[in-house]
Amino acid sequence: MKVYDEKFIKNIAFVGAHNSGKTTLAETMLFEAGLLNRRGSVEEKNTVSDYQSIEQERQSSIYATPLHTEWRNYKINIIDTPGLDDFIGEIASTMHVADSIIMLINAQYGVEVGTEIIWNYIDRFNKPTVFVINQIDHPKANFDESFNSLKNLVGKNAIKIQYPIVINGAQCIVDVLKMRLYKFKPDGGKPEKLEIPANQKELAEKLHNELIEKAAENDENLMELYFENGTLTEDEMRKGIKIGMLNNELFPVFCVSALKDMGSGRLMGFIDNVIPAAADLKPQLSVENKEVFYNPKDQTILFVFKTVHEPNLGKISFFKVMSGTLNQNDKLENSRKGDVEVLNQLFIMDGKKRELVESLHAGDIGATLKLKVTETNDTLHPIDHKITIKPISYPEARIQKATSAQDKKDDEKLNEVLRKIESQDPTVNFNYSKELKQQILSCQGELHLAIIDWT
Ligand SMILES: Nc1nc2c(ncn2[C@@H]2O[C@H](COP(=O)(O)OP(=O)(O)OP(=O)(O)O)[C@@H](O)[C@H]2O)c(=O)[nH]1
Ligand SMILES: [Mg+2]
Repeated sequence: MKVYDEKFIKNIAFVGAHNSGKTTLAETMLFEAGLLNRRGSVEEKNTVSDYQSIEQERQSSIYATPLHTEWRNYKINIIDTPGLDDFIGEIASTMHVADSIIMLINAQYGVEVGTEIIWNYIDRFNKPTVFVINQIDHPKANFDESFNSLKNLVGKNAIKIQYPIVINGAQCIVDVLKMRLYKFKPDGGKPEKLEIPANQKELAEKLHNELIEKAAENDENLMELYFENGTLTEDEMRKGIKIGMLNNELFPVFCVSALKDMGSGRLMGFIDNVIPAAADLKPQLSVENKEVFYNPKDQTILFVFKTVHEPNLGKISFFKVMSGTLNQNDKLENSRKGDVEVLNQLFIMDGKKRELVESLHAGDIGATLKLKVTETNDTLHPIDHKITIKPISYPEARIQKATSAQDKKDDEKLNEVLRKIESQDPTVNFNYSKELKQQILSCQGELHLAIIDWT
């Protein structure tokens, strides 16, 4: 595995309403990049992302799952999140480490209640966001209505980069950044790149000019170039779009069919060339008010954003390298406990698949096993150089329920299970009520409760 540096790593959260197609799009992106021989599907219960049996049983994501794909020398880390709002805690952790967001909209329904709930939650993080209108192949798909509902949600800053059309039965996408028509075979994959047909030229030109104006708006130099030349080059447009995205003044809108593998390659190209990398973002301020830069030459700092307890492997800790370079066998100190942890093995995880790597650079996401004291939200730093990354703040619990072991003898076992659940899912809390003489469990909703039961 190649070691990517901070300019070539893109950390993207996939968010969107339940069933909008996040898991399917992630699978398609891994397949298109040649990382999978066979593309799994949610129906066949064999996607890389939904690998937990409870997710397969329900045909729905429940946990945020880190994956990666590689496209033209860039590494794209994807965190595929669940769309059901009982699992909003998974989005909270993801927002802490994702540098940009891809929000999927189902072209059958446009903006849904689920989309609004998630948007209201993630909007506060001010992360660069691309909207992807998915399922354009669906007989009930309505791109224009979906786009209009998106404008109602986010305002005039939603700007079309693409729109779908069908020509002689073939699904096509008009791209107004590249000014090209992509024509797909029925089973998708690499499209034919064609001239925009005469009857679409006027509309495409109009959207192209709107995009240029919007791209120029965010930068004085680009504005000057635009006034001088009356247009911008493709590279200048990309620059302007990126600045607009960083200022949260521009939300590019793409369209794809994740299921039929149409448009995912172009979207990955845009992620590579336009979406900000970790290195483009402002430095983070630590709890101690120190600036932390995504610089591989600085001291090594890790932030643990997710913990999973797997029956065969034990504890898996997922982290983002906030600065420096992490090497196998590095010893780092836990800022909360003061204990030293040895990072014996470093992995890149794609669902349940693990790939051993020797090192990871600032801005990248990885995992390690068997940390002794480290939990989600902990920072690991060089010994005696204490620094603490600001922790994830989780949504408040929405329901409460009393729990107890059926047999008193099982109380200890129950406590152990409860500790594991809390470690995996910080939106679950257990408190002992002296009045009721019972453990009280607090969580996000009935469905969340059902999943905790299953755990
Ligand atoms: N026709 C069509 N169906 C799609 C497309 N993408 C996804 N689907 C279907 O939509 C359903 C939901 O897809 P998922 O990928 O599980 O959606 P999700 O957004 O990950 O759902 P949650 O994880 O539950 O939030 C599945 O039945 C998919 O086969 C698409 O582009 N076209
Ligand atoms: Mg999913």
